Amino acid sequence: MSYKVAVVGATGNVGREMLNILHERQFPVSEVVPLASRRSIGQEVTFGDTTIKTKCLDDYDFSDTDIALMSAGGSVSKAFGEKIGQQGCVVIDNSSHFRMDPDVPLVVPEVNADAIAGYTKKNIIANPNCSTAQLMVALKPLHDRAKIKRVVVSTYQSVSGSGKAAMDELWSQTRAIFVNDPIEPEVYPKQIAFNVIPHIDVFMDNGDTKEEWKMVVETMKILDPDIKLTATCVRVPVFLGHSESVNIEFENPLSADEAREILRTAPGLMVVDKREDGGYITPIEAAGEFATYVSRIREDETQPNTLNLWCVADNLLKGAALNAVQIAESLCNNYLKKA
Ligand code: 2RA
Repeated sequence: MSYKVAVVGATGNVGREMLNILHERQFPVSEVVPLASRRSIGQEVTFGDTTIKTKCLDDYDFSDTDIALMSAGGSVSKAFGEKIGQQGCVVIDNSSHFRMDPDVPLVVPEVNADAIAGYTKKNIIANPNCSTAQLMVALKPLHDRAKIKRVVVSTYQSVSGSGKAAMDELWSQTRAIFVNDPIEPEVYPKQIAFNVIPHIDVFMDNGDTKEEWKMVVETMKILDPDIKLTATCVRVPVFLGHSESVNIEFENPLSADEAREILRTAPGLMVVDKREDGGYITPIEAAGEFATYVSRIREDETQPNTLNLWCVADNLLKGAALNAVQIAESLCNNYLKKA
């Protein structure tokens, strides 16, 4: 049994990782088709030890394609997602466009894989925002044991979350500083090198950013609609890997030791938690890894039934490409059985 898989946005950070992970996890592909916009046609991408030229999305016929992994931005998902689904190809979309659509399941396989069953309404499954995905993997096992009431999370998000240009910007600003070149404000409105920026995506009427709003509403859709979550999302001068400082209030008592043991055996998680120098995970160590890591698990002594923890994951992998491929794996194993 094998599947024809298209990767839409194949030349972007996440699209390239999708191709890498399809190969690394030996996803049963009969054919991989990298698709991109007209300006990227012919650009070569790698799939294992082969290189493939990208084809044009605009005129591609999806009728004989089984799955389309999409990571080309919300406007492309809006323009093509439903049309692709209507051709019988199942879309797994990494953009935010379909996440809150009631007819589209929003899935983190370790948390709510059963929700994939709802894909048939539009032939679309949505991938959550990167900062949400890793948090759900960490919260789910604790929620099952002690029922989460409220979460306060601060994120420390790497620049790769906003694309290759942002990574180039961090690199060139850092280099400029080392060679004493001025960083011109008209070139870089906000310096990210040796700085942190408490602003990701656009501001909303209540003062939250849309990135913070995504964590709130996606947690409610994926994990539990009764969970109260508040977030502050911050961009930091890190190339790869999102980190999160998380304060979790439970309905029921749960000690740090109990939480640590639960997390040690939970799917998709690695616990690195020793109260000593280096006894915790950092983004540099999480980069390139499939796992979501948890460290610094401890009781919040200011209020009962409350824990603090530190959560880190590669935002291009579990935060995007890996989660999408895991959804595809579950979809094929449980729903898209081919003769
Ligand atoms: C970011 N979560 O980190 C957003 C989109 N990937 O920029």
